[in-house]
Amino acid sequence: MSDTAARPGAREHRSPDPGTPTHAHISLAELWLASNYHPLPVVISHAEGAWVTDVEGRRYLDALAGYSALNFGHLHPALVGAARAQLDRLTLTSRAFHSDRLGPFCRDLATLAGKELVLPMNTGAEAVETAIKVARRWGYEVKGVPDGQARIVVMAGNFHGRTTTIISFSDDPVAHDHYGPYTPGFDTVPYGDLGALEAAITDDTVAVLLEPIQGEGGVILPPDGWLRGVRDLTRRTNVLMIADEIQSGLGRTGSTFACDLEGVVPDVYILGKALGGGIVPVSAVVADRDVLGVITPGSHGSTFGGNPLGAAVGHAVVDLLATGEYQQRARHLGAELAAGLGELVGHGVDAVRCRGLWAGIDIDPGLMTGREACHRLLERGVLVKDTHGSTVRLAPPLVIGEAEIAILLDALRAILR
Ligand code: IF1
Repeated sequence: MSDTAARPGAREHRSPDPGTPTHAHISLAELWLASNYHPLPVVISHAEGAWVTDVEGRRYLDALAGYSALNFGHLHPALVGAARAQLDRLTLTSRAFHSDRLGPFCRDLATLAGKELVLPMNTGAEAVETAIKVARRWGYEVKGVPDGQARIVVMAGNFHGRTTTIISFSDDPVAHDHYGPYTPGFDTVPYGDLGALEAAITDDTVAVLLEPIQGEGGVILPPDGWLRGVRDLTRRTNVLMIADEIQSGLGRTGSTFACDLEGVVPDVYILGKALGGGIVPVSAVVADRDVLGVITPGSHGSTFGGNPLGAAVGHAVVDLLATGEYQQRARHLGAELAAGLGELVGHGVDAVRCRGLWAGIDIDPGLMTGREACHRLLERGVLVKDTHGSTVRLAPPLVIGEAEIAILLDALRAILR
């Protein structure tokens, strides 16, 4: 993970001047926070839409959008309104009782996904864990795999979260190393390689877990037809296809789910991030009854999962997505972004990969590191995040306009000059 790894040769730009509020806040953070991140030197105190303001009043275009948790921008009026109204009524019941918010949210989320059931959780990693548990139970109780033998095929270069089981099958040493003993039961195949996947599937395989587009990997797009191939293969071999759409889903790629781009419907969707509107953590596993029906009372749960506040915000998110407006914005503005980024290839940029308003930009490593590019963009008022050394990842909120795309492209051109 680039957050923690010091890049050789990376220059730290713009050390905040002593005596400034920025310096004071960063010093405090460095004194009191565990060092699991290495944030850029900007201290944000306010935000609206696609723009954030730091403690010294400087404005920045947010082209990361909370790793896609802010697909609808900061403080979207419909989402903040839903949260505010709910705060005055009811925030938590636990699942020991019903709330009047959870049923309507799950009905509309299931409908949006074209599935029958929703299992609400909080964070993305929890939802991935939930999907793993569901797949194993399905394997034992429906497919007939001998108890304790279930295997799940995962992809090289995956990122699914930070829990002990999930990092057990991460091949990123920074995320994985020295956290063992590791959870067994996972087989890794190269991303996008259908032949390798077919060879890895055995009678004990219960699921294939994949990101339709790999985010942390650097916005890695699989070969055309791969997702359809996985769908056909998993159907033929009686294996669940689980799509982690935590980052790729909910409008980011120009459709509700990235799987839609290939006309593929997985057995299980894992959702998170933007489902909570950038306000509260809301995640979910969404599937049909023949799969999620294996979950019985007491066999899985969470104190906060499905809480009324999260359900109210999540419901408002589903309402926004049901209009199709944001998917369309991502499509149209994404085409503009892709055209602009394409012109940078050969001019300080080795390659770009785009889907909707989501882009991975491989900066020429001879020019600067990804981290350095982020520093330079910060100096020009644009916030982005690097990954894997020389890649810069763009994921602006879907509420941005053409003017902001132009600002983004101008800033990139300027730092590459
Ligand atoms: C970090 C990346 C983004 C995810 C997918 C599950 C989760 C994530 C596809 C877990 C989380 C994060 C978390 C954040 C950095 C980040 C990230 F660089 F690591 F890949 F977004 F680009 N599945 N992604 O992308 O969700 O438990 O965090 O709610 O861990 O540093 P979570």
